[in-house]
Amino acid sequence: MKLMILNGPNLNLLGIREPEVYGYTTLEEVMENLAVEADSLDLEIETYQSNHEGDLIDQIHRAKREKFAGIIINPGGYTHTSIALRDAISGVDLPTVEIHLSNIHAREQFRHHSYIAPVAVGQISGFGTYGYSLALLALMNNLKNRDGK
Ligand code: CA2
Repeated sequence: MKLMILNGPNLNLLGIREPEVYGYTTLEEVMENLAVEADSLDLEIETYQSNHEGDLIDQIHRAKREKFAGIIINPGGYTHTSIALRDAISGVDLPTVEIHLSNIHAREQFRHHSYIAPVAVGQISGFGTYGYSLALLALMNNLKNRDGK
């Protein structure tokens, strides 16, 4: 089973800038570790980071076309602004888990609202890079539960 892992704008700076907020591990390292975990769960992942809204939307469409089973997305700042990203997720109708490194509900008011949350299976927020592992397990469990339904 193939899953797409998407990371939005500025997440390429992970481990390089603001480590006190986002931690010391680079996105590349986080994605490498996730691929190992996925492998041990018999899952295949493809990871993609972009600073451009349209690129992320194209990847969501590709996930549908190429029969990925689900999506894990950290939409970064687009979480709070992008109706287009939300429309793409609801349009492809693939189970999607939203993940944030920081607890967006404990931060500035403008981060409390997510355009993505209503079209996601659920949201994981505040557990740092461990959130990606949680998202993987949560998505796998969700996919298992829909099998045969
Ligand atoms: O907590 C998260 O994962 C966020 O999606 C991160 C976004 C922020 O806009 C969301 O509200 C919450 C920002 C990503 C920026 O990532 C950086 C990483 C290192 C250094 C600077 C920015």
